[in-house]
Order: sequence, then structure tokens, then C-alpha cells
Amino acid sequence: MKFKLISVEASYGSNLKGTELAPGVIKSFGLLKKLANMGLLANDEITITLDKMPKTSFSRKERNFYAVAEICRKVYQSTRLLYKNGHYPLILGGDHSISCGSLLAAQEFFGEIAVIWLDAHCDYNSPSTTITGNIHGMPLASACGRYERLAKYITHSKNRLNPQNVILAGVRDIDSKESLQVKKDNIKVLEMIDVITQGFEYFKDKLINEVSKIKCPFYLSMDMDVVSPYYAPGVSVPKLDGFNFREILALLLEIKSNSKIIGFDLLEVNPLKDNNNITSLVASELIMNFFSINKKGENFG
Ligand SMILES: [Mn+2]
Repeated sequence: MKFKLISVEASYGSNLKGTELAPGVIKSFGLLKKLANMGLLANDEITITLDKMPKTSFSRKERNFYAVAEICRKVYQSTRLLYKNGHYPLILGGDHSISCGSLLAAQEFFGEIAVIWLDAHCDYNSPSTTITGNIHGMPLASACGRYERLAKYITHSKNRLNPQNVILAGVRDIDSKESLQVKKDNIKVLEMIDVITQGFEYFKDKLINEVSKIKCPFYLSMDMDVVSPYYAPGVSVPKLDGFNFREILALLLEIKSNSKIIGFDLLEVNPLKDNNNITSLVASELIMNFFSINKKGENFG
């Protein structure tokens, strides 16, 4: 029973409200009880919100900086405590900015981690490259030391992720200045175009090949917009195409079989943009199957 649930009810990293409602809706399908009954998840959980709004940030390059930073610091502290008590985090967001807190906690606890960032976008902007100023487009850059103001607010440690240990998968929307930084840092980017031109099996093999080259424990950070809007319309920044349900589940199971997973964040579900909560149902089913299908492919769920 290694994993424990952390719900983060926040949307400060985005210009849209809604992701703060996602943990409640995703959990309404019985996720916690089902996984706890199978012994796959601790049967208690942690909820993170902001009790009071901190001082306002007027910077157009870092919208809601203090609110985002406070939430990230709480996520960091909760994640660190979980690790110290022998648990791993399963984090339901919330917008994607919160992954900066969980990644920095994991990096500090394990000394060095790798991350698989499943996302239609790179989230590798910083205030100097951003177009929107929304911090949910910057968490990966911050965890890698490319946006230090946020990382320093979260932790006193100077330990950041090595960009060589980052695998970005499912990308199909990169900003031009962001792309320059991604290339400069030599980040491995597996783009959706590979699925279109070479096929899904090729993409999956390429991803697992990259995973097998890295020897540290892996953190999974998944933006629901990596899934096709046909299956997951209720996300903050939908982008046409993306993986179908079978494909994203196949990728998650392959990653699980080929690496040591020490944390899983699932973010950016936005119930206010959804159709009949279908995106929350898809998120819930993905998590259920990820935990309950074993290495032989048997499903205990
Ligand atoms: Mn994202």
C-alpha cells in the first residue's frame, strides 16, 4: 500500500476556473474506495487548498504568482512528508503548476529522479519566454532550474531536476521561444507527429527505449490534454488529436512495467468545460487500470 492520494483544489496557474473542482468529480466514481479495498492505495487522503488569498501579483508574466507559489509549497511539503513516512503520492489536480512542488520534493528525497511529462504542451516556459503569463505553462522549467523565483519560494534546497532526465511525450503544441529553451537543454521530446507518420507501436517502443536508458526512479506527470479531446474534452487547453483511451493506457502500463514509479500526478481536468463529466470518468478509469493491472496484464480491478 505504497501510494496515498493528495487532492489539490486549485486553478491559480491557469486563466480559467474549473480545475479546482476536478479532484472531487474524479473521486466521485469511487476511485479511493476501490483502490483501498484492493490494498493498492492508503485509505485516507490529504486535501490541499488555499485558506486565504495571499498578496496579489500584478505581473503579466507571472499571473497569480503568490497563490501558485503557496499551493506549490503546500504540495511540496505534503509530498515530502509522504515520502518520509514510506508512501508515494498520487496527486489529483488542479492545474499543472502544482507538479513543480511534487517534483522538487521527489528530487530532494531520492537525490535524483527522472520525469515522464505526458502533455500536449511542453510546460517549459518561464516569465522571459511566456506568451500568456499562465504559470501552468512553466512548472517543468521551474523544476529544472529555469524559473528560479518559483522553485526558491517552494524550497530552500538547490537540488533541481537534470533536463537530461526529462522525457516529454505526446507534444503537439510548442511555443517558439519555449522550443529554443527545450532544444538548448537537450530535452527528449516525443512528438505526436511520430504517431501519425510512424504509428503508435513505433512511438511506444521509442518511449520505452528512452525510459530504459535512465537509471533513476521515475515520476509521472500527466496533463489530461495529452489525451484526444474526443475522449477528454474537459481540459483547460484542448488540442486536436492526441492519444485515445487504449493508447494512453497502454503507454502508462508499459512505463509501469519498465521503470520504478515513485509518484503520479494527474492534472488539468476541467469539469466546467466537460460534457457529462466524461473527462473525469476517463481520468478515474485510467488511474484504476494503471494501479490494478499487473505486469502480466491481469486486471484485479
Ligand atoms: Mn501541462
